[in-house]
Amino acid sequence: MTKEEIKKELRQRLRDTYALELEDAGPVELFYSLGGLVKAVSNEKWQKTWKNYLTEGQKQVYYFSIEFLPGKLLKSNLLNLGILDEVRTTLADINVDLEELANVEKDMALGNGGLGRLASCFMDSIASCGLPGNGNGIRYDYGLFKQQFMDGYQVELPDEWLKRGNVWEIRRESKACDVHLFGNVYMKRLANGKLEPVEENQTTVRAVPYDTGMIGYQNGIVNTMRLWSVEIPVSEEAKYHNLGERRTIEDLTAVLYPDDSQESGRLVRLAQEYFFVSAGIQSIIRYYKKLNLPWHSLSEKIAIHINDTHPAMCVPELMRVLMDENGLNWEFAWDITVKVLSYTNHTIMAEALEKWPVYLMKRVVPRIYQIIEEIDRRYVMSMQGIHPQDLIQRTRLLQNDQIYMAHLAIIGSHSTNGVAKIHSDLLKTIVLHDFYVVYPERFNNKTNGIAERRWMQLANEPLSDVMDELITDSWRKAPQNLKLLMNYQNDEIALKKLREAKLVKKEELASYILETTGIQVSPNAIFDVQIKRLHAYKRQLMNLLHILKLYFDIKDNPEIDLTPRVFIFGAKAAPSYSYAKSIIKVINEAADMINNDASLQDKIKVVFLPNYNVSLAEKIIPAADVSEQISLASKEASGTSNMKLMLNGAVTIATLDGANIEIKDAVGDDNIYIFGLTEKEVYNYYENQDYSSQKIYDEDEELQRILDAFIDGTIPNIEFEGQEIYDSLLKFNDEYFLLRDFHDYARAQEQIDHDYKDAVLWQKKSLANIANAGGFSADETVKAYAEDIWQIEPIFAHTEKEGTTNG
Ligand code: Z16
Repeated sequence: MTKEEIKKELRQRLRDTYALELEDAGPVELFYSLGGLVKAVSNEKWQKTWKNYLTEGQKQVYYFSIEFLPGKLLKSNLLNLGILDEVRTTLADINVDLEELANVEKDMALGNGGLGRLASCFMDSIASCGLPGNGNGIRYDYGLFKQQFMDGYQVELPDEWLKRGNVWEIRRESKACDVHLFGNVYMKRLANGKLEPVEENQTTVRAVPYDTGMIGYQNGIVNTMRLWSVEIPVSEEAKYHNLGERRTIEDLTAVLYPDDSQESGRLVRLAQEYFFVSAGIQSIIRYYKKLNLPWHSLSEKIAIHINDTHPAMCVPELMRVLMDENGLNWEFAWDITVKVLSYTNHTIMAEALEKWPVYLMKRVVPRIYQIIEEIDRRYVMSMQGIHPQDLIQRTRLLQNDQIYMAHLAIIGSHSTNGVAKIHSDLLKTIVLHDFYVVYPERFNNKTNGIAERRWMQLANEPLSDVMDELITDSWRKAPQNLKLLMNYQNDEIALKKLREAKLVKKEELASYILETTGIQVSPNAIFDVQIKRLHAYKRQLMNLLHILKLYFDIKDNPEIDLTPRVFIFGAKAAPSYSYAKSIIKVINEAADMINNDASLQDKIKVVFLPNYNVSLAEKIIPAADVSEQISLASKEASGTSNMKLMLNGAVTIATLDGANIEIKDAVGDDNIYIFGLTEKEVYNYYENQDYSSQKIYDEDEELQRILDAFIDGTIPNIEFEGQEIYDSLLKFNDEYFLLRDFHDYARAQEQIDHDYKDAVLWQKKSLANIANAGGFSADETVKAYAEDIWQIEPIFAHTEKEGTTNG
């Protein structure tokens, strides 16, 4: 597209939709017009892509996820279409700033954290690798809540992301389907002696899909993310004269449950899970029938992935559709189901592993419950004489009136994977060991990855430009090529360029911090970043304990030689997670105390940025010097912000947990700061039951002073929260071993303080992190899923642009 064509198109759209001339349009009209233009460009490729899949009979994967977290799409779409630079300069010609337009777009925040963002990185990578893959999820009217602080407390506001409409989606009413909930079911004996389920008194809702194009990186591919929204079917309108009942139905896709790594256990959540699973499975089977192939070929054309247990009802729902709606017998349907499905586990935290009470499942989806019972019965039967009775009992689906959703997903699929090496090993050796005994061949690892296009090319243009200059732009298509940067480890000019690029992003973040919080920070200070959901196991509190240590150190010795540091936090707490909210409150109060104490001479500052989301991550990550990955060993399945920060040249301070271990292996011991208990040591404490935080406290004056600050008025305004936290660390024996890891953490932090003073030394470490981040590209991750689990192949449609381009 030429500049003139872009301008002409924009003019036309502004006239058609808004009756405005280009000169008179504001950012909102310009954004929607540009969005429409981008959509028109990608629609042509979208149509070609799906027609191509259909005619070529390509095997496709459907990634079922109750969360997707794409963030903003305008610049990502422009980049992937290869027209970012052209559009930017064209707009500049007419005095319009692309950034201002891009900011009009609301974040699409239909996810909580790591799991949802991973799904969106995968969507980007699947399309960019030319793989035939689709997303399947829920179009929530309200995404993850907007976070504000009032008096240091988290306040949640609704996320009205659809208020001005969504340019990217296409409502496809013709592809809608019915989903049945509630009612009752009984088995009727037919004349031929066979049993047939009869369902009665069901509530029927309409699932309407909204499709969004997932644009591949300059390869002509556009895949589909299909999100379902609930509606009352026209045929049922008459039944809903009662407004309350109507509202109950409409509530189904109204809001995203705001819990990350914690289950909610509510009826509406269960209905949400079934709703998008049933709609997705039905639309896949409808598509398959168009191919006119025998049922036994289903697994040659279709793979369905279960992202965490939320979509685990794929197992009984696929069975139901194959048997009840298409007449297959149990054995045949089961064989197909296991071949088609695969499952990813994202956590070993007990409170996050879904278990649904039988009475709820019976009530919400009675036929599905019947099938679950039968799966359980057949599983137990088939294992008799093969495995010991106690193992069979521990692995069955139904236990003490609950349905274990992870068991359902494992038994009903051919592959179960963890998301980092240590996590997959823990699944095999401890958490799911029984299943590993039963199905050793089903277990595998797929370490998470990130879409380097968003997290480097879009988020960090200054660094991207330096990379182009040093190693050419081949890394943009092949993130592995970032490795070439290693040749510049001893090149002082290159190191200086990298340092300057970092400074640009730190200055931008400093301005943002000043605007949003009024806190003045120096871009020359160390920017130390911990950004992730607020959770006890992630140990944001330990970070605060260390900050308080520094606070007392400076108070005791105002002349102390500390490298100035800004501690930056971003974190939302689940609204029902009161302990996490208390931690937010105490960080905010400690921040206030520290930031307003002139005697500290700006040696340390603490900034808690509100409303951490994808867009804010894009501002913080490029500006980070230090990446805090300090979860208790064994608890963080993988982590993905660790990879994004590494890619942007932050140096990691970490426990040997999740993907931190693989990051350490990639960068080498000199380029990461490791501390703390190992996973084995943690498990030893569990076995021996000999951890005493009180004992550590009693023998440690420094920790006494820090912990007492929570209850003796040192930190103001935290009477209640301070006591709660103090008790969690002493009375309740410090569940996540903060006191045990504290000194080793402080030691690692002191080393950082020391090393940062040597600018060249530090920049070398930073360089090694950037250079070795290519191994964590989600492109590599999805290729491994494609080969090992989904058995799908890339299609090489047409590469529009030969060679590489940095557009
Ligand atoms: C989630 O975000 C994660 C796990 C889970 O069971 C539920 C949710 Cl909503 C996270 C893990 O905590 C994190 O370690 C991992 O990197 C991420 O999922 C993606 O795998």
